[in-house]
Amino acid sequence: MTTITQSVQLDRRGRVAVLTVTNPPVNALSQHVRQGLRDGLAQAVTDAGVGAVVIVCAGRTFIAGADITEFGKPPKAPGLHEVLEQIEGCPKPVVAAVHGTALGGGLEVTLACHYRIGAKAARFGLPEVKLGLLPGAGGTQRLPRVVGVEKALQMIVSGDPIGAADALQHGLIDEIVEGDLTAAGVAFAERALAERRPLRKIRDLHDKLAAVRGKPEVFVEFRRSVARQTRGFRAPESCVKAVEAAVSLPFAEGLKRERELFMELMASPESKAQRYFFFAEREAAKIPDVPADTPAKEIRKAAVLGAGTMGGGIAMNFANAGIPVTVVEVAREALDRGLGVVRKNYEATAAKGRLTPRDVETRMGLITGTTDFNAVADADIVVEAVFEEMPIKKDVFAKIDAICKADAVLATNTSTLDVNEIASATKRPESVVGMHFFSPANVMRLLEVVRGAKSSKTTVATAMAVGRRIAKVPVCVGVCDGFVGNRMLHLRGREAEKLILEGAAPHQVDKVLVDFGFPMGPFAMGDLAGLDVGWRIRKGKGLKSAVADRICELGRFGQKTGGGYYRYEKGDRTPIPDPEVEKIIVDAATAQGITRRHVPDEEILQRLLYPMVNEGAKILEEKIAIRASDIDVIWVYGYGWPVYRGGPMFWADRVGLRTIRDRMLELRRASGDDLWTPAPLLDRLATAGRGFVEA
Ligand code: 3H9
Repeated sequence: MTTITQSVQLDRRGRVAVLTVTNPPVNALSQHVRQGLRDGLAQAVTDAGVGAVVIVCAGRTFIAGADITEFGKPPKAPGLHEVLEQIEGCPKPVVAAVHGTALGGGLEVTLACHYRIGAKAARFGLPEVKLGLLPGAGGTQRLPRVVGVEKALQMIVSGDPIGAADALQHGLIDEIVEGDLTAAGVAFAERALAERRPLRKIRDLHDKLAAVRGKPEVFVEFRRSVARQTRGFRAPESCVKAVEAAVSLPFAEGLKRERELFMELMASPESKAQRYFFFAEREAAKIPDVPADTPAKEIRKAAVLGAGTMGGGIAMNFANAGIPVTVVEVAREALDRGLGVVRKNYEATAAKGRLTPRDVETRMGLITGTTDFNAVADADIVVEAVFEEMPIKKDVFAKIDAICKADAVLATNTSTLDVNEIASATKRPESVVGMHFFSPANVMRLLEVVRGAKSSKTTVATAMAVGRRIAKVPVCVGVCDGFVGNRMLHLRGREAEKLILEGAAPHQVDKVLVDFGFPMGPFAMGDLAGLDVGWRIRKGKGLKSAVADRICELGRFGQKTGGGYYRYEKGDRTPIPDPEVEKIIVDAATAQGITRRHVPDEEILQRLLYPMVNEGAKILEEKIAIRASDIDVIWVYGYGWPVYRGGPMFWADRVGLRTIRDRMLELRRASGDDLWTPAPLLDRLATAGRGFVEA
């Protein structure tokens, strides 16, 4: 065994040289990996006793891509292109043996090899688009030559990996192997030598490109099919252009075009935001005083209290992860209705082909409905999702405290109530935690894990771990009104209401946010969620909202009643501006003595987003969020903040905190509204010329 660099070893198995990459945790293509592959290969080439080369990886995965931490820094030789050219040009067969995930630059390494084999569970993908990039080491030129243009477009633009069976079917790998991967790689190489197989260079394949040459409609149709989900992103269109170049240009020129497009993207604000977000998401898993090795409780059985929309969605999350879950409801009728909705949801997914009928039954089989509270006795975790009223919640917690086993985690899905007060209804506040799911709970990825004053580290660690297990992105936050997400959202909503009184139309306000990149604006959102919910909460708190209250008084609760801030045609969700609502707004403005005016789009954007940023600053100073990037993760996963703008705190840094602070002071002077008083942290950072993210 020869050590080539700190991360690459060269070994001989008979006449096959094995290059093993060991660069934990994910074998990223750091400089020493590139150098190790280059120098190791050179040694294998000069060694007359070597007939073929196998590239494998140690640890949990094949190479998962370029080393993202090197991006934005001066490049260090050798570049990946140089290494790949050397692999492809190697006069002896080179075989990639893949386990785990071959992603990005990792898959590009395999595409430069002459043969590829994979373990059964291996996955293959080019996820660069998720970082706002495109595969920049030949992936856009080689992949379509192997799997065909349509499949390549789909893989490169979605960024989603495919499994080994799919890869085999599309010619991306030559064989699926079982058992020891290195041995299988060596055996494959031996066979290639024995059969004197020609060196198969992907760059020389043309058939699959020729199939679409002169058929521009393939690209037109593809662009049309992804237009909706790629709106606002820069990288997807560049990915398509690069694949077009593969079809229209010779290989070397195609590579050049890919390089240009890659460099453009690398410098783009969208990619910078998406790369920031990649690490932000991973940081969110870390809680400084609850280290990764904090013992978490093993969850074998869960219970959900309440079979409403939220309770049903939460139960689905557990069932989807294979965890048996008991759903408790007070009345049989409500229980049956709730479980009926769950079944309908699963069947709708199956109808789209994303679940088999058998999956539906397996998942339904994991969900047990009951009206007997005692059924929670053996649950390892209980998630309460009953009516949002403190006395009811406290009553429920006192009840489960008496029934649940001593080490169970008791979670509340409250979105507005004080978790500490709820915990005080039990004799074990250390076991109580908030698990705030977002609607629809089976779809939205965000989970705010609300750490109460007395929540134990084990309780918090368990909530975070189970959150990940049920495929959520858990973010730990502290207790305050609305926690992080809704607290910031509330300010945006308040300002939206003021803007329409001052003269902006609901559809203008919504459009500004949609143009910014949100899937919808606050008014369309309200209509979708149901305006009666907020109305009920306002009434409970003795609060008023001139326009929203009037709309609700007319029985306009949103889409479900055919009208809210907009009107809707039967069976159609398209919001249509409604003169009746405009009249309500004008009347309310007149009653309040407001002179209506044209409100420019730029002002709308500032007035909607700056108060959120300001609230984010307060949240940070109060230590409700651990770090600025956690707030960004919450907004991207919970509220549709466009990931290519990083999140509100990252975005604020780009705008410049001084710009935001000064504009807020201007708005305060003009309106006299204290909302525009800059938070002390924002003010300090602005004065110091710093930002939230690097603060
Ligand atoms: C590319 O390849 C460009 C080329 O086309 C062209 C070049 C010229 N680099 O996610 P995890 C860290 S672009 C550096 O929690 P999992 C990660 O930050 C790249 N670090 O594990 C974390 O650190 P920490 C295309 C990386 O098991 C730790 O590894 N490739 C990289 O849940 C564990 O990560 C991608 O976009 C990296 N490439 O998931 C793949 N990847 O522990 C990106 C991870 O300190 N990676 N880290 O927080 C992934 O999708 C997942 O990490 C993977 C494992 C699925 C591999």
